[in-house]
Amino acid sequence: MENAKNKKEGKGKVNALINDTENAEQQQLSTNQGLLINDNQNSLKAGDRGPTLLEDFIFREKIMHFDHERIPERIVHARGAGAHGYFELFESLQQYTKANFLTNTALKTPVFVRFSTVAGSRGSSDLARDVRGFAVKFYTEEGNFDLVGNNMPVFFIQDAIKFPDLIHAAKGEPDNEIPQAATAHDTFWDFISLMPESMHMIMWAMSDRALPRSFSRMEGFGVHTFRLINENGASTFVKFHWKPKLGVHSVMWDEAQKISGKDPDFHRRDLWDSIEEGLFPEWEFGVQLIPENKEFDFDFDLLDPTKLIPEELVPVKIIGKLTLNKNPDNFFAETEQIAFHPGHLVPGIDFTNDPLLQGRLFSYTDTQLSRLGSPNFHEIPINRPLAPVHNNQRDGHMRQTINSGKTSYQPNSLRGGCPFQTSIEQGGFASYAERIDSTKIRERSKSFFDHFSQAALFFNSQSQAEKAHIINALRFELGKVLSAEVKTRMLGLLSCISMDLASAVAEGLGMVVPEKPLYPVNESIPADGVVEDYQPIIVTPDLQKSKALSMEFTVKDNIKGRKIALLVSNGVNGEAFNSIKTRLVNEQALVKTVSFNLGFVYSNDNQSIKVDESYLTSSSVLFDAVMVLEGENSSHLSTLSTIDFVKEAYLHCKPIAIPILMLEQPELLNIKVFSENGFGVILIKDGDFDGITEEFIKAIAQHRFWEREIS
Ligand code: HDE
Repeated sequence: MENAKNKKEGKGKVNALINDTENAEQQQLSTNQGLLINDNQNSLKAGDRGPTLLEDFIFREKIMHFDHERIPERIVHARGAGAHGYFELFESLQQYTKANFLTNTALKTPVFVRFSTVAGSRGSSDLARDVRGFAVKFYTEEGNFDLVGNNMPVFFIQDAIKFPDLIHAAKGEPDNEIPQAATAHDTFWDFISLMPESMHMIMWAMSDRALPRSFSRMEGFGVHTFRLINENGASTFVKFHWKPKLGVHSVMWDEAQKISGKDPDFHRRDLWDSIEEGLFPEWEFGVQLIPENKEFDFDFDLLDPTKLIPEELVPVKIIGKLTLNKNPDNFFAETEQIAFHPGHLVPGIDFTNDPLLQGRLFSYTDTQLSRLGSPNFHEIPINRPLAPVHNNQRDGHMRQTINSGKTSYQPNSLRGGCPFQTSIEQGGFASYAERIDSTKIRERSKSFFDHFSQAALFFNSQSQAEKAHIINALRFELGKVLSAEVKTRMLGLLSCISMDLASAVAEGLGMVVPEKPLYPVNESIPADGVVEDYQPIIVTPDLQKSKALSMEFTVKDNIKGRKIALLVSNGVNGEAFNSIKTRLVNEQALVKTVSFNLGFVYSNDNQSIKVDESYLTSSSVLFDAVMVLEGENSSHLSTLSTIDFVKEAYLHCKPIAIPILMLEQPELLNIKVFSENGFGVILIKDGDFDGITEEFIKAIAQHRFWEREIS
């Protein structure tokens, strides 16, 4: 009965973890052997001023454990945050796959999701300009299925053999380990400038997608083309998509850098707080399905991970929803120890020959061995499947399972052959029987050589503001590069995407675009010459723009989870305050009052209003919108802290609602009021709040008013 209930609510994994969860409430302190401890403050000494005795096993146990509390961080994606949730299927994919969780709409499959940045260390800022990992572990009835994706649909390189080079180039430089969690340095751009295939991903990485407003406002992609396999063994190519219900929204680069100082845990906190507040992040799950016989119908190769399938060519079919509804109990035990692997499959899903995916299939188990220290990492509670595990694998460091019985081999007769194999019909996994008949060769398919057409498609699909952000990102990143040759090579590559883009970046760098792009010598080309065959090829695709690639058209119809600062001081209009706050909270915004000091301010009708944050404990960059409520005397409006708060929000193109009086402040004179209440600048006249809140809510839903930047 309990089991059926868990299944219905998608809580199977969370409940399974209860047995492994310790709770010290009302409990006595003990050693790891269960011995009750009477003094945890003083070590055992020879006299009260004497040396500590080696005999003190309680002290030794405690210090020894502490000495070994750290494990190696992930070589990539070290910085992350995770949560539990569930996956619901609305539409069965039975025609295409036999995977239970993609065919049975009655199921709620428990999941754990870990979001991450890629380059930075565990302690680095959430707001680095970087790709975000979006890794989902589905605890299905047929075993764990991991969809280990990113928030960008393509990747930098086409072959896994280059991954260590990419990451070495991106991380801090090896002599001084500078910079942390940043690609704005010579080695990264040196590598990239020699890697034309990275240009499409570079467009994504330099776009606002690399600066998400929150995990809940970014997309997720499986990146590679996978296969779905149905009951008859027939295969359909598939690309996996996560689409956030809150839309895709990002912060500005200036803001990102400031948030990194003010609250480097900004994304982690947002995820945690939203779940604690009951504002559960949600994503729609979609698939692009490509019949086997359409494999060669595109002007790019489906196996090439630097290409996406434009939604105009193959629409994303929405079939389900992911909801995150429970924070972990313990960061280390769950978020840190979770081990993802694109090779954790269930029957009905299989790989393609994408050479990047193929390489990943080796890397993930291998890395868990050094990170988690034992081939038994699957026994760590967060990694255990809900499906039963029976095999003849035994022993190894930290083995938890007590495998009973005499046999640990197969075939055996002493145990009647158990555990026995399962036929394909009954759910045993069988790899897709793809026919391979070829020569063993270290070469790349010529169908992978168009490196610029989708980079151009992405750039051309951006709004004016988005294009400006890409140009500025490249000006910033390349501006930090010391080598002139690297910058020149980059300008050459950019000119293959768009001459406007290359010239604008060159202008910012005080350089000129080279007349001819210096196609880099890649590893396949002899150093003394250029082999024509390995030159990038120029393809003019039919599609010039794709709406789905711009964030301009994203969801902008709600203010759920938006952080709103209400700047208050003594004498604030109590009635207006109450009605504004209630209205915002009803729309599920997270409202904070901010003032000079913590404690309380007193309204004109003698209410005491709790101050959540002071100007010292908080900052404008941590909010999505700011409203200033006038106090008894207007000194609040002319105080530098208030003015700075408003000005910064204005410069970051956020909605502001301020008393019109504030515009008289010299520091705010350059605030442009485009038209009355236009572009997110809302003016409160003579304390008249009529209609102001509705205007404010509409503006917050818009996220940002980039028009302010470019007008
Ligand atoms: Fe990963 N990647 N990766 N990666 N990756 C890891 O595995 C690797 C790639 C991704 O939250 C590592 O457990 C290779 C693409 C995510 O725990 C490691 C290649 C995509 C995460 C590894 C790639 C990803 C990882 C490090 C090139 C998007 C974090 C720790 C062939 C589709 C998972 C670990 C988490 C983590 C190897 C490229 C996504 C070393 C060799 C493409 C989201 O195994």
